[in-house]
Amino acid sequence: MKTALITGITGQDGSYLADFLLEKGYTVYGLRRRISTYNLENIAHLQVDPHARTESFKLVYGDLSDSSNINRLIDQIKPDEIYNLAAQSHVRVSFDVPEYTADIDALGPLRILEAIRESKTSIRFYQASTSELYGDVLETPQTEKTPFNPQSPYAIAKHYAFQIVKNYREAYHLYACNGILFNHESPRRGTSFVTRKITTSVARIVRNKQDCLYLGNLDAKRDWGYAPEYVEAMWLMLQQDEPEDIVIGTGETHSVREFVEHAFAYAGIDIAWEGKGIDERGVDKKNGKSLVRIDPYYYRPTEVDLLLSDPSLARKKLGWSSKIRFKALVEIMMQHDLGRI
Ligand code: NAP
Ligand code: G4F
Repeated sequence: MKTALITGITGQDGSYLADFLLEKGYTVYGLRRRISTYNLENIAHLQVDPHARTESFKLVYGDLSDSSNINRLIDQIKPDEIYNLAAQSHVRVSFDVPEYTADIDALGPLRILEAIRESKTSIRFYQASTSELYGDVLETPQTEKTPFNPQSPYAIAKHYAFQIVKNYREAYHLYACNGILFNHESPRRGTSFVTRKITTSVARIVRNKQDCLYLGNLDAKRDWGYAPEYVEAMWLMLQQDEPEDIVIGTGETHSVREFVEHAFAYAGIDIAWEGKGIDERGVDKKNGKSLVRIDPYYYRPTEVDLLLSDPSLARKKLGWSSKIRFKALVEIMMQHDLGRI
């Protein structure tokens, strides 16, 4: 049976990938950072107790900023596959902490690649690359051949990671590949990302725990898919004869505004839009109450306006395609947050 090391185990994708690999019979090691408060909600169902490890799922402490720690873990665990999902993953935040973002998101993968190279083993490596690399897009839809034009410290750090993975693959013949994943969401998505912020806020508004939802750019468009499906694509990318960088997405794009409308509609509220720019408001058609307002804090110094994937290669090479589309995704997330709040 195979052994996998997943960095970013406490995050959305790390937790779904652990579920997926455990189901396949893997032994899974999840790398977690030391922090002061409890952050194991996404893997609580795996009954994680740091003192009572299960046979097939184990947590280990580590940090992508520390290469001595990464080297030691790889030496001890001897994984067949490493999935590097750990990152400072918030685009807006990367403008506030650009140097930290570069350390973790650019140099972190380099540290793992070096450890693999030094280990002289045939560990297979998956890097969580991103559609943010396309940035101010130079072609639509975006494919594996579309030139990158990143627009944030996050995307630029991930661009370095993309290129260093490619370089180590070519220079040292490592089995290393980049999954160029478009946005994917779920009930386990962090609440500071726009989709989950919307679904938790709408649920709170419906339950009278919040008055209004404050957002930034309502007209940004994203290719939003369902995260549990995307972790299968990560695994498939490590099961091929040759490593290859592949786009994973739905092939549909929708605006933040549409997401808001569908989320409120699910809760029985019809939203009408009034005003322009930072004065725009989303009002309840029934009573005129302002439920959505603009807060310029959420605008980004440089925005990515439109992302839309062409996932043809994933279909052809991996036999993978997304099944849960936009409306169903909003419903899954709304159902979860309404049930929770
Ligand atoms: P996420 O929920 O934000 O999870 C990020 C994970 O990285 C968390 O477990 C976090 O741990 C960990 N982490 C952060 N800094 C670390 C450090 N210095 N050392 C070790 N671990 C660290 O992100 P996600 O949505 O699951 O995304 C997974 C990966 O895919 C990320 O690399 C992201 O950039 C990339 N990606 C995501 C999407 C998407 O739409 N979700 C699309 C394309 C690419 P804590 O819990 O301790 O913070
Ligand atoms: O949900 P977001 O923060 O995701 P973003 O920036 O697309 O990044 C996510 O997807 C990337 C893949 O393309 C990943 F690489 C990355 O790690 C992350 O998972 O923002 C989506 C859009 C943006 O255009 C943003 O300006 O929503 C807009 N937006 C409008 N109001 C907002 C808000 N975003 C956030 N987070 N919060 C708002 O209030």
